[in-house]
Amino acid sequence: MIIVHHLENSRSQRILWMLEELGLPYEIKRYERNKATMLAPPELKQVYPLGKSPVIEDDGQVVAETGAIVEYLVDKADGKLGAPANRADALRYRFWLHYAEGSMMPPLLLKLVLARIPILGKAATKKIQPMIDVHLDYVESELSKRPWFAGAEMTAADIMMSFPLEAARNRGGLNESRPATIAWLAKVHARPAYQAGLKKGGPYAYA
Ligand SMILES: N[C@@H](CCC(=O)N[C@@H](CS)C(=O)NCC(=O)O)C(=O)O
Repeated sequence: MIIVHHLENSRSQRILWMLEELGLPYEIKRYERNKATMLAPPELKQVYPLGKSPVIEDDGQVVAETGAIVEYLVDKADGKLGAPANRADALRYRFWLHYAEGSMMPPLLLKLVLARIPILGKAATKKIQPMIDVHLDYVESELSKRPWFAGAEMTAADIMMSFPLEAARNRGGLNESRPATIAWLAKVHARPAYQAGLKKGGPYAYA
């Protein structure tokens, strides 16, 4: 049985969604953030030295880092939600799988961290917003061309992209001025598997 070490209000919501899509049985071990620092509790370091979520355990194997977990689960499910057969779609699949954490999350996180700095923070976030807008414009243009990030079918690339886009909706300036992205988010949130993961994961401020 897969154990998901799940931090409330975090990236690990994606893993619950994915497990629901794949129909794989799992158990959740839930962690609350420290109210003052927003960091994960120290117990999580006993599972994974960085103490970050998500982390899963499966047959004694610990797997951390969302992208690595997502690829592990695609393998476990014999390729379900994995790379499409078509080469162009497969390249896009791989691109978005890495882009989510590698390119899009850093400026969003920077904005969040800077916004918490008294006085100077507000001015600093103004400098970051144009960096986020470049990403949002790119995502909008791509989602205007096809229904899902890789192509005609939903894949794990969509699962990876859900968190940066939810975070952007929450604090990164994503709104109805980018209708293809907003429509994609609505489509994701309407999926029964997404809703099932949400119910099991507890508090989540981004959906
Ligand atoms: N790139 C990593 C990032 C992991 C990460 O920073 N997780 C956050 C949750 S959104 C976390 O655990 N934060 C609490 C902490 O750093 O104490 C991944 O995708 O797994």
